Amino acid sequence: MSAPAPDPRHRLLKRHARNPLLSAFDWPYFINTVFNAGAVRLPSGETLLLCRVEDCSGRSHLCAARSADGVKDWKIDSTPTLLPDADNHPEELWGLEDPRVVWVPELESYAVTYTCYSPQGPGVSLALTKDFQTFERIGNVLPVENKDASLLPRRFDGRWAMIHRPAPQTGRAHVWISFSPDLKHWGDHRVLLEARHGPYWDAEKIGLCTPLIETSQGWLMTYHGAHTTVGGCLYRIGLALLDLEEPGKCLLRSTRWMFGPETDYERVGDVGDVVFPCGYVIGKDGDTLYLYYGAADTSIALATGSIRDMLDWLEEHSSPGGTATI
Ligand code: BMA
Repeated sequence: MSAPAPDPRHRLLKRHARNPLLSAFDWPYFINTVFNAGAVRLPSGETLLLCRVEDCSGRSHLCAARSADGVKDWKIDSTPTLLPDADNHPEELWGLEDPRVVWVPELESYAVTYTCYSPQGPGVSLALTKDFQTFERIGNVLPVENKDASLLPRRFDGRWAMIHRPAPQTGRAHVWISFSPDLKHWGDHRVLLEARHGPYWDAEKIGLCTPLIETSQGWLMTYHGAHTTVGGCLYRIGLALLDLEEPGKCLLRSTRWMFGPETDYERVGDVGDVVFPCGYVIGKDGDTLYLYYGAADTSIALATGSIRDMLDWLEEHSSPGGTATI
């Protein structure tokens, strides 16, 4: 009997043998879970993860963990790195979630977008930092209900651009792009990628995963599809490619997912069947993607793959543009 054909889902990303890399047991203070982390490589060469930490009240804050090789020997801040500041920012009363971090050369700062959660619902906040110790809050830049946001690292025709995912009361939740002259006031809102209909893995509700990945062919976008079944929701990851100079234009979009929950630590946890990447770093070869993802809303795991292979795969398994047509 011939060997079965390789499953294309396994081709692009390889789970690290030490997964999960970080969980509540590693934390220097008592927490419930740690997951969904933004990631950057610092000038020192260290990888920094800005992790979403859920405490035992159920609210989340952000905490930084640093490692020389991005895999082990994490040095974790001994106290929370960024806590809600509900006195000055009531939109943060119920916590800070799912940070995405981008280095912005013009500002000589990292831009951190995160979900600010309050009784009004989830919204998008933006803060700047140079050192992950002090943060300058720009504030609640996109109101409820909205999440899954990341700033692009430079301006386009003089304007900043942000990808995000408003959630309407009824109907499908799409990925949008908006523009701003000053990082504070956002407008020119446009749908960028539509959630599909029907049985598809990315029907009804989708959202940005990591910040965009700049390639010579365009901005490579990782996005999640939250597929609702009678057994619950399945979070899986697919790809899209945006125009390099006009990121509001979607060139390609994958018809299938490239990564989904399979292992025990992804399938079982506080919220099972969830892989949720919020950050990446790129290897010294300029091609290896280190994708950090939350697993089952309980731990942080790592998968690696080649950006070149992902672009080839996207070309092979894509429908043009960002519309819902398959
Ligand atoms: C999404 C976000 C994520 C979470 C996921 C699965 O809506 O809130 O923070 O990981 O649900 O629970």
